[in-house]
Amino acid sequence: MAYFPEVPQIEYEGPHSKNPFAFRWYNPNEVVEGKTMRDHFRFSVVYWHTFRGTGADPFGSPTMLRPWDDGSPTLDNARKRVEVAFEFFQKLGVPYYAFHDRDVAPEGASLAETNRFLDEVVKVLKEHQEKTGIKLLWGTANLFSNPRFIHGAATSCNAEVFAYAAAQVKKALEVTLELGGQNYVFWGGREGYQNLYNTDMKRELDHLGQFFHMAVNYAKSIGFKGTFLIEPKPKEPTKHQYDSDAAACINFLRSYDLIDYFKLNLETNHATLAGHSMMHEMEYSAAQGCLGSIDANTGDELLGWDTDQFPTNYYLTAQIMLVLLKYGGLAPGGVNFDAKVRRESIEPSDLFHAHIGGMDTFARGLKIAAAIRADGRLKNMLDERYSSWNSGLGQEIERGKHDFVSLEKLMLEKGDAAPNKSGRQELLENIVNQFI
Ligand code: XUL
Ligand code: CO
Repeated sequence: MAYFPEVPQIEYEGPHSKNPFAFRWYNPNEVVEGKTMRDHFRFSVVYWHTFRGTGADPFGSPTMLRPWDDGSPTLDNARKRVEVAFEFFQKLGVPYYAFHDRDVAPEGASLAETNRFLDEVVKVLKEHQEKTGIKLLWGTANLFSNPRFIHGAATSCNAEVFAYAAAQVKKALEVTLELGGQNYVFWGGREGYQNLYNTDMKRELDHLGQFFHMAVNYAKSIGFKGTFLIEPKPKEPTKHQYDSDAAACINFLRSYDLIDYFKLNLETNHATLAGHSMMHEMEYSAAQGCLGSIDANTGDELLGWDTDQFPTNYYLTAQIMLVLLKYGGLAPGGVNFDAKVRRESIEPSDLFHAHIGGMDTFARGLKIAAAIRADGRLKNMLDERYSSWNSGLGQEIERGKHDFVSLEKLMLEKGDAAPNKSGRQELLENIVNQFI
């Protein structure tokens, strides 16, 4: 059955194509820096925005026309959505998808019934994966939508909510394993606080640390070998979220002895909400050995919330790809479009335009980044900037041969440090612009 009859298989047609249902830059088999584009990106479509998004916002009702979805919380409707989703993945030519437990199956009257519903849909997902070769990039548990999580999940003041969340993650891990998921994500939208007067922060953080250890132990016991990822975000829906940015997450992981088991899933719009650029979050995580995967989207410069838009900006994707090429890529992570079409983009075909645009923007970003690297000027200027550390005093300091006493002696003898050179920011920006 064709749920998108107006949409053909999306193929690469090159930069001059005017076909709205074609890639202009994403050419899966094209090799860049020794790797195909397919392998560089490992593109993934999200189940939640793409197949559960309705266009509802705090001021208005659903807007989106989805002829296949009767809106009912039934298993039949959920099973049908799987068919729609796999037709979409196939036509788009993406190798991966990602979901929360509650995106794919309805909730029942009890946890046992909810788990049964999930098992039913997982069977269908598995059949479709096997038939199409499309794989699960990551699974996760939705620990934020149901009202039981108002005060948090692993950081709830209610111990039974902690227990419920544990049961839910246990099941989500089993399902992710069953579907061969390559990663498992924790995003703590309700793990934080609205007000410090009613919050025992130390206790909540301790509980979160315990919760993650339970997840690590359970994964080990069932043989789940995928990477655990924490997705930083500073706020929304909670005023302050504990996993506020990469640095906060990495500090938490080290403090609670979890650093060997987790990496980070970085999202562009979360980085900007934290007051950072995506490039900053990626560079910081990669430098700490914690770069796991990315949620590819963007915010709106004029809006201060998580608008989850599809990326269209070549500066952004070129910067992302510069970091990825430098650090050797993302696998087993991927580029996951945690992005949604605008409320006004109401037709199913808009889902294709959005993803085609995102994939092309990344492909172009990759080509720009590779060209900048092949040119070499940026790297040469960076190397030159730090050249005082390559020999003599700098090398001795890096090798641990100095202390404050020896350095004071040296500077007392010299009287002053060697003169500085220009940072050349504008020249570097001009060089980057030459490739955009
Ligand atoms: C919310 C967000 C989540 C996570 C998965 O801002 O990004 O959808 O990616 O829970
Ligand atoms: Co996300």
